Amino acid sequence: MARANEEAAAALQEYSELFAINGGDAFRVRSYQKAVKAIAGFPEDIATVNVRTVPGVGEAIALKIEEFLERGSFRQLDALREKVPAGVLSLTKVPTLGPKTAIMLFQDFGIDSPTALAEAITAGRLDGVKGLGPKTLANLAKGVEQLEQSGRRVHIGVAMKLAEQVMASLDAERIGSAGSLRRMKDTIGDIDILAVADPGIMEQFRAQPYVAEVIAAGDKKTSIRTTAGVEVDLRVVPAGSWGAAMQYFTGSKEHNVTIREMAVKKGWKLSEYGLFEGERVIAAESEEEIYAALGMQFVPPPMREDGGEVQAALKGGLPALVTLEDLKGDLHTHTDLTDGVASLEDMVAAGHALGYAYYAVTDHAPDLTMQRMTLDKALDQRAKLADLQAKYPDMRLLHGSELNIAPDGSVDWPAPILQGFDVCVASVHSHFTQSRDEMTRRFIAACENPNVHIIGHPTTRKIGKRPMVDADWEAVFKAAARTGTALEIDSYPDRSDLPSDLVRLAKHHGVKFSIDSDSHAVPHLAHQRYGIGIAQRAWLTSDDVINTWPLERLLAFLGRS
Ligand code: DGT
Ligand code: CA
Ligand code: CA
Ligand code: ZN
Repeated sequence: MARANEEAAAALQEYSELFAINGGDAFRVRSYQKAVKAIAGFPEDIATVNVRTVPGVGEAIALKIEEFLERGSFRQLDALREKVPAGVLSLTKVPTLGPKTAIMLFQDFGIDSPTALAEAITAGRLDGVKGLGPKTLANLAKGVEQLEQSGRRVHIGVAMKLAEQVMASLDAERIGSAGSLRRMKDTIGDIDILAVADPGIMEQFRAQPYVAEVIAAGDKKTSIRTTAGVEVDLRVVPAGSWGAAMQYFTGSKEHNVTIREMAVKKGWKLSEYGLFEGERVIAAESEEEIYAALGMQFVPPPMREDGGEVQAALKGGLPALVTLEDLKGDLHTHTDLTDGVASLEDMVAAGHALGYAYYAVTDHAPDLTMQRMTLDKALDQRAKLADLQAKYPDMRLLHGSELNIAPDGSVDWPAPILQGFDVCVASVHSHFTQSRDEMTRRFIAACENPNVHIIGHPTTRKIGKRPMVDADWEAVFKAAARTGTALEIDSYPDRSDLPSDLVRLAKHHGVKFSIDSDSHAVPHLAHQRYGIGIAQRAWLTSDDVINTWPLERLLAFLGRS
């Protein structure tokens, strides 16, 4: 994504939040937020086009963006920043804390940050305050804790973009990322970059505009904090030790401990510089050589979690992991008919450009009332899709829907209507706090609906914002396997849902998966690489993933032909 898009979207986002806190008109707040999404998701650099061509950007917003592009802010944003202290805005980031309470806490108690709020609660300073009962205070304290935890790690979408930006900004003979990012974990504590380069690279690194703070500066390692608050470690390694350094710094620590013990048993030593017998180098330049010397298969980074991969690799029994190239289609995408920002035509064209053999459009269904969907609109879209099909003889267009799973497990439409769709994804979008029993029954009922093919973003978590719902996942997985309902691996990086540990458990019960982008804009289609990361961490092969299957096999799974 272009930097200007990202920065302008962030400024408009801040403005919409300040505007909302000030009691601004809810309709305008929504239109700002729609524009934020459209700008962030716009495929071209907005600094190089007329911003009025971005969908959802009218004249008033366009003027603000143009002023922002010129001087890094706009008049209305400056005015609101002056009126609403930054502390109040930071308070509203605490889950369950609304703007009215934030302003009251600031004005009456001088509380200007989540940390100050936690202290006030612990000290009992808010006991007996009107509107803040013991249960509310306990929730707020929990919210602050959640916020602090989420502040320490970022989701992989943020980390991957940052790592790519860092690598592109440096001159090196060889450069790559290691650590949890290379292992494709869904959250990243810090970014680890390795380089073979001249010593001057450290100075070049420290001088980059994304550096907010230099934490440690040395010849071998420099650590910085970026303006986005993420820590990046850059290590310069000898060219001849590239593989050993990659192996060491990719981790995980637990995987490395197991590998190192194997080396020790052979009377060897494994370090970030190489695999040695005394002074003699056995292997160092490539990871492949190191694993081979240890008598095992190469272990793909996403599997390096000490979850049985070492034993399997020693026996030559690692599975052939599913790869991005294996994906033949996307089965969960949106358009501007509901909450997407791109047109049907543009989304389909972008799917085709990825070389897909099939592509499903799955806009929301009527029960998500704010989307204002109707059966007429859905049928109209189906007709348009049928027309578009003529343009794409080598890509099968599937008309689907993302249904809403009601608290009792039922979905939007009766069976005869559902049968008119090629593919139905069904997801939970509300009533997240049902009891474990109710939630489990809800998912099982959705699986048992013969017209539901895929359960979308099953845990409904949003990393750093919303925890997973509580359900007896084993029971849900058994129901999914029994009914032939696929579970989604939603690749949208702030969801990453199902998470890899649950995917692995579900596979154990015989579940099949659909790796979907849940795209709401053209650039989101590229998020599939994160879903592939989750699948690889869960040891999935292409046989486990329905959207790697040839069209005929997929259609049979969907009960179509
Ligand atoms: P993160 O940053 O919390 O998301 O997770 P990682 O895995 O990136 O951890 P990090 O950044 O502390 O270290 C990167 C890798 O370097 C780690 O996965 C394994 C390796 N490493 C770091 N410290 C040690 C250590 O003390 N012993 C061993 N065996 N490996 C280490
Ligand atoms: Ca790391
Ligand atoms: Ca690190
Ligand atoms: Zn959804």
